Amino acid sequence: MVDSTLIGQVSLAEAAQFARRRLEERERERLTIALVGRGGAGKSSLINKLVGRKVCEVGVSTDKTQAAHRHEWGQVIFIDLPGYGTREFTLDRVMTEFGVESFDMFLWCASGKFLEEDLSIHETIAKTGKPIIFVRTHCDTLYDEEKSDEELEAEITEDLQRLLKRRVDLLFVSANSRYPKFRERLAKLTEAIVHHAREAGKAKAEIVYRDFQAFTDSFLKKKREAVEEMVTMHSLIAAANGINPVPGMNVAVDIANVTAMLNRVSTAYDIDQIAKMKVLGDPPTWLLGARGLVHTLASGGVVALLKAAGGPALIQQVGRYVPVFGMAVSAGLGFLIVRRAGLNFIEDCHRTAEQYLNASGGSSS
Ligand SMILES: Nc1nc2c(ncn2[C@@H]2O[C@H](COP(=O)(O)OP(=O)(O)O)[C@@H](O)[C@H]2O)c(=O)[nH]1
Ligand SMILES: [Mg+2]
Repeated sequence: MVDSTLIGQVSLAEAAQFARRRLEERERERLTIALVGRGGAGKSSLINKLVGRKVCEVGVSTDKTQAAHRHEWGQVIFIDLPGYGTREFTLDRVMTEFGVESFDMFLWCASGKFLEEDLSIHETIAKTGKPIIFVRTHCDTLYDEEKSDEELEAEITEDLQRLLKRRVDLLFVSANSRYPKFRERLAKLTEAIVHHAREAGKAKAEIVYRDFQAFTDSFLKKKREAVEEMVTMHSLIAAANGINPVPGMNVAVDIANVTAMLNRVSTAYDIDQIAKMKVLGDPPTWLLGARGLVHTLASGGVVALLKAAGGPALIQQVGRYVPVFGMAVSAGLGFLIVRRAGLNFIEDCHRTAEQYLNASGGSSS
């Protein structure tokens, strides 16, 4: 944890250097999740569901090919391994190609029964020593007139355990999260992913909190903690720029830093996605303004922002997040100013994300 009390104990420059290193380390970190399952098992749907974004096409049988697909969202990498069941399929070859050592865990997805022939795949995966999360997808379609859902699920789990000859957990999920019951299950799967990510390091667990979609308020709280820590680090960097005034120079550096900070917050809360959702009617104007601000800053910097149609008006509207004064950026953006801007931005994103979560039960993607 970078704590603001640190500033009293070490020099500002040291603190900033520390923050920059930590931030760079965090940004280099990746969480790699490999998905295994037959074509049509619901792997692509699940990937999209977990991040709350359409990062891959659903219903396309890429699985008939031998190629594995790589999908990235934020700092998460999903490796969608080709479906098995085809004659030429060799998981070993694919895993070598993608560097199984970099995988943090496997998600094994099945939409129906686990079969004998799944055993050899299981053996190959188990040999890697990486954690495996067993997922039974399409749980919304499970139905038996004679049995309760619990009985049915217990039976399927026992079948799997008998096949594998060991006790395993099987998580029942659905890519259909309209119902609270299914949302809770996706939340459980997310928790299992956090658990295994944490085994590989705290920074990996934080990637889940930043880049995955929140299905519960408690997850949203974790998301907030994770982005607040990033804001603190960006603020420390800003502080150091403030005490190293190269005329003209520090302004540019600070704006890049502030832009990166706002960008990180807006992707963690995925405000682009929220802006498209209609569950609460039209998105609030602050959100549209903030989105415009982040995009304009990212593509053209503060000059582009000031030149943009409605530039000054936009700044007035979202001035809470960007420390711009008049026609220039304050030369020495201090720790507190940048931190305040970051926290204000988090506050608004968070409140809106909470409202959307409670109104829609997660994004509808
Ligand atoms: N009812 C239901 N349909 C699903 C679920 N997950 C995926 N599907 C559908 O199953 C089909 C195959 O899904 P896809 O994600 O492309 O599977 P993949 O081949 O493993 O990537 C698509 O038509 C999806 O809409 C689910 O949980 N419930
Ligand atoms: Mg697919």
